[in-house]
Amino acid sequence: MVKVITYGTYDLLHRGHIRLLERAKALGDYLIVGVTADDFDKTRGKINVQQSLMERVEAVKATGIADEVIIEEYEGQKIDDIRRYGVDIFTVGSDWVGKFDYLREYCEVIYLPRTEGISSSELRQSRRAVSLGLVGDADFLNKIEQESRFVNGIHVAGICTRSLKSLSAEIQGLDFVTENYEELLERVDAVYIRSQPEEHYKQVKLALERGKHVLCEAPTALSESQCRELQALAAEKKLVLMDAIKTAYATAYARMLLLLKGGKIGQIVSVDATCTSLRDASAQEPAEAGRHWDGVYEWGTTALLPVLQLLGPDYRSKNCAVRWLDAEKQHDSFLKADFVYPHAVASIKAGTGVKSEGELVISGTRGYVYVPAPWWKTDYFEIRYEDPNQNRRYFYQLDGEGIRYELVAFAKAVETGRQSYAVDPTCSAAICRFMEDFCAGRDLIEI
Ligand code: C2G
Repeated sequence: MVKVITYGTYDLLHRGHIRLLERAKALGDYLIVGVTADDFDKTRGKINVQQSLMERVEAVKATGIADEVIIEEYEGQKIDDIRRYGVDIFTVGSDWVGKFDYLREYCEVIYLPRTEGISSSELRQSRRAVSLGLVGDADFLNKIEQESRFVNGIHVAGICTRSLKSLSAEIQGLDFVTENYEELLERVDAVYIRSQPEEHYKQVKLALERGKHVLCEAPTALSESQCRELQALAAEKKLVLMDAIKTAYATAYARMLLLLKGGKIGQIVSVDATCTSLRDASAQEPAEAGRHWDGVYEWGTTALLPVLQLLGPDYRSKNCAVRWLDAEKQHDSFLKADFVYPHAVASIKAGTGVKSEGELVISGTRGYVYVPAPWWKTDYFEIRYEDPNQNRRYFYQLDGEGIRYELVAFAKAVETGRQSYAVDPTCSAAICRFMEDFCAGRDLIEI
């Protein structure tokens, strides 16, 4: 019996895929099809896959052409599979010519002509191309524009800013550039907002009222009730309102949450997160209008993320020590907040005027998680136990600091209308509540 194997992503299964599978099958008697798992695919830069692994596996099975469907989970797996299944022929489309010659040591390698005129990328593009308008003045917008190029189906169409000159050449060259927010809204399907947090509520609200989807750097508002109001408005209008916190979209961070929810370190008793970045001497001045965020927004939000996602929004008490940057007490340079929950505690340290080790430690009754600095760009973490032999290390590639995955999640939410994001509305509202307390001086002690 001649065994044939082929691999692919098979996103939005189309005629080109089916023709390839038919010809692969005809090369032998038994066809094994390897479907690439999402994460493995991310490492190859294919992050814009539309369908879940299960959907893609089901679609391949439904063709009835494959005798066996397997999942390709790691690099180098092809050699393992060829040996394990006793494969005679490896085949793949001609777009891969030469790439798999190294497998000739193990079996015959055949490149089949690719079907012209159809591809998953084209299908994805024709399915939806969200035209996105950028809003704000921060350099961070450059990163968003750059990362959007890796995401199929999102097209940065314009920007509303007062700081065009200090932004990238690519942004300056966008089709539509304006200082008038309403004008931008008329031109796009969705906005990404990174303006001053004080402006968020009004801008998000206007976008939703105009029927536009919103991706907004957290906090979306500076009070819990305003945040809830925006959430209700988005729901009523069937629009996506998603918090942008890139860490939440880092694969390693998301996996860590899942492992912890599964009880890997027992009951979680303490979460301690530190996020700081020292700005240069000129930053000791109050934030330049529009360009920098105060530390509480810039870092407080990210530091709160693991606390709220692991322990929830219902802490019993909180106190926050703050060091001000200016005599008017308008801008903070450092803060430390402590939370007491019924069965756990948490603390965050955040700021742009003090430097510390940017690590995350989550302590449990059986062991603890250690995420080394800078933990907010998580690609690696360890689960440690009393017996070091039990320790486990985890690594997941992080591309584009998570922004790329965040944009993919946003595009997917817009397309499917399903609001399943990494930062849920409860967490989002709890972040806004923290900011509300901070701005009102509630539970605040000066140092
Ligand atoms: N294909 C084709 N004609 C097309 C499109 C795709 O013959 N118009 C073939 C590809 O060459 C590949 C298979 O269909 O053999 C699956 O295509 P993709 O889902 O795009 O998968 P790809 O990323 O090419 O995966 O490591 C090798 C990869 O797993 C191959």
